[in-house]
Formats: sequence, C-alpha cells, structure tokens
Amino acid sequence: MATTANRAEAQVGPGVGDFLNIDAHLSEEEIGVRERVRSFVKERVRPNIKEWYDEAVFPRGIVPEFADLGLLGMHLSGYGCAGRSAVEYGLACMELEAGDSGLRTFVSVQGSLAMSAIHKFGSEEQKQEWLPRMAKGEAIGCFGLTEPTAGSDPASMKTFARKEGSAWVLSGEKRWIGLATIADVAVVWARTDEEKNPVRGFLVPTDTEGFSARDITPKLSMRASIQCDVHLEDVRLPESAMLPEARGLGGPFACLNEARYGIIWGSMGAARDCYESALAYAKEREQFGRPIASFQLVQEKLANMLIEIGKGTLLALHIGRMKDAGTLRPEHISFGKLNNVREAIEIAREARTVFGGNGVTLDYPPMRHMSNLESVRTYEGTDEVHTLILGGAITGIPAFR
Ligand code: TGC
Repeated sequence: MATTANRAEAQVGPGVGDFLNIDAHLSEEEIGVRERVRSFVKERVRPNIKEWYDEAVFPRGIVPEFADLGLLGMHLSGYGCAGRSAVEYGLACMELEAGDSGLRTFVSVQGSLAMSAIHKFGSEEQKQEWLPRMAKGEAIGCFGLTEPTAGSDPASMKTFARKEGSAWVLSGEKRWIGLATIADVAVVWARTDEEKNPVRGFLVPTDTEGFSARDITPKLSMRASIQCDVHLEDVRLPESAMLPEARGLGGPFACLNEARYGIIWGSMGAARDCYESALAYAKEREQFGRPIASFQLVQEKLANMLIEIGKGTLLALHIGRMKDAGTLRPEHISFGKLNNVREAIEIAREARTVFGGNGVTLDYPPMRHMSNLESVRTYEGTDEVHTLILGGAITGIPAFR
C-alpha cells in the first residue's frame, strides 16, 4: 500500500481532490488504473459529452478505445480479458461515470452483464467464440432479462423457449435492453418447460432470423447511451446456444450483482463531477460584489456534498475490498447501490442550485448527471427493491412473496 505524504500533497488542493486522503488505502497499481481512465475521460469524453448528450448519440467509435484501455470484461480472467481486481474495476467505473453514466453503462452491459454471463455460465466453446472478440470490442453484447411486464419481478417473465427436436425456439419481448440495436450477441433469459429452475439463458446472435431490436426514443435520461425494445419471433437456435451452467433466476441475478457493484462506484464519480463543477463555479461567480462561494449557504451545500462523496467513496472501497476477499453478499451490494445512487442524486440536485439558472443548460454537468442518475436508481434494481432486499436480510422475512 502506498501511503506517501507527497502523493497526498499532490492530490489535495483547496477544496478539490482527495480530501480524506483515500488514496492512502490504494496501491500504486490501483491509482495507475484510475489515472489512465481519468485522463481518457478528460481527453475524449469531457470535450464531447455535451454534443453526444444533446444529439442523443452513443459514440460508437469510442468502443475500440475502451478495449485498448482494458475496460471490456476488465474484472474477468482469461479469454483476452484484463483480469483486474474488483477495486480496479470500481475505480474505472467511477472515472467513466464522472464523464457520463451512459459510457459507464456501455462498459457495464458489455462486461458485467453480457461477458459475465458467458464467463460464469458458458461452455468452453461459447467462451472461446465470444469473449476474446468482446474484450477487443470487435463484438458487442447485450443482456435480455427485463420485459414490458416483468421489471422488478423477472420471475414473471413470459419469454418462452420451446424445444423442437434438438433446436430451441424463442418467442417473447424484452424491454430496456442496453445496446441491443448495435449488439452482435444477445444473452436472452427465457422460461422453459423444465420443472425445476425453468429459467435458462441463451446466446442469440442478433442476425438470427426472428430477432429484432429498436431504440427507445425519445429519452430524457441516458441520452448518450442506447436502450432498446427487443422482439423475438420464433428465433430458432441450435441446442448449443443454451448457457449450460445457468439454471434458474440465480443465473441472471449473479450477473446483476456484477453490474450493481459497478454502480456503487460509478454513482460517486457522477457526484464528484457535480461537486467539483459547482465548487469551481461558486468560486468564479460573483453576486452582491463577491464570489458566491463566500456565502454561508453555498458553503453549507458544498460541505454536505463533500461529506457524502467521502462517505460513499469509502463505502465503495470497503465493498470492493470485500468483493476481492470473497466475503461480499448480495445484500451488501444493495446497501451500496441504494445509498450511493440516492446520495448522488441529492448531490446533483444541490449542485444544480449553485449554478442558478445556468444549471439547467448543458453547459454544466449537474443536471445531465441528475437526469442520468434517475435511470441508474431504477435499473439493476430500484431503490424499493434494494430497500426490501436489505429488509429481508435484516429480518429474515422476505417482503416480496
Ligand atoms: P428469489 O426467490 O429471492 O431468488 C430466486 C433465485 O435467485 C437467487 N438469487 C440470487 N442469486 C445471486 N445473486 C442474487 N443477488 C440473488 N438474488 C436471488 C436465489 O437464491 C434463488 O435461487 P434458487 O436456486 O433458490 O432458485 O427471487 P425473487 O424473484 O423473490 O427476488 C425478488 C427480487 C425483487 C429481489 C428480485 O426479483 C430482484 O432483484 N428484482 C430486481 C430485478 C432487477 O434488478 N432488474 C433489472 C434488470 S437489468 C435491466 O433492467 C437492464 S439494465 C442493463 C441494460 O442497460 O441492459
């Protein structure tokens, strides 16, 4: 662990940087990963995000750059993946989401959801076929769990896979599926007539007849990102398309754990960007003949933001260390996602007020982050779902059924 005083001096400026010296708990290697992603976001995302968001485009050309940085399937081992730790992956998510939630979402859908599903549950042939290309960004994946009438309750999914001879035939609808219109392969979760654990996963090449997807537009959130409706109409697949090791809802939920984990870090990146931009603005903006940063009510807002970002970042690091140690349970992930996204939204709202009217434009980041975070608080389990996962863990009594 690096604990050098000179590093702390370099980070801590007047009001920005690593206020609590959290870097003292990170290794040189972890800081190196973070700095590489932070520089990338500074050079490639910050100058362009206003335009991407305004025009509602996902900058597809950025995918090979994500791959060069080792961000695709970053926490997975073998098959061309970077094999980084949970903390390193978390730090990368934090920096990406300081740029925009939509870009962190790309890395999350590709790596935490689609690649994780194949890595955890695929056959050796499936892994060899897809993972190396997905790590290089040459193939894009999506993850089809949610349906128009099955959101918080995936157990009520209607998509069905029927067996016809040795083939599987899939029919159904999926909704809010990130990247589906640009994906090469969809991990589709479907009900089968198996008595025990009827939900199974399938790898569907998106050029298979009967598979179609369309972007959900217009959106007021996650505009630099793609979410889609997917229609599956008698999609015929070979027997080998099934993920052999996933049986029941535990399969998709295990992938959701990975994506939810990334959000714990990412949301604090968005919050930090709101705080830093509000602080910079408050020091420059003058009213009543002096910078608004000199007013006590503005200082209170900034101090409260700083406190919640410090607490949320320490929580993310603690949860990351637990994940790397193999002691993390799903309810810990719910604790982190619920708290950090909830606080990040509050910080974005409060930061917007520091900008006054200027805060409602795309010239400044808080309102963009705020809109994005409304999606982040909803996908991968709503606040209500995570509250009740915690409630179940505390009381031993499940609230859902
Ligand atoms: P329950 O009976 O509790 O569990 C069913 C089976 O799953 C296992 N399990 C888990 N396994 C691993 N990790 C977890 N976190 C798990 N949670 C449950 C459980 O042990 C059981 O296994 P088995 O072998 O005994 O059958 O299931 P439930 O249906 O009662 O759970 C209730 C609830 C609400 C917690 C669950 O349904 C839930 O988490 N709902 C939220 C779903 C969600 O997050 N949806 C978002 C999907 S992703 C998306 O929206 C797209 S975003 C990405 C993109 O942009 O594409």
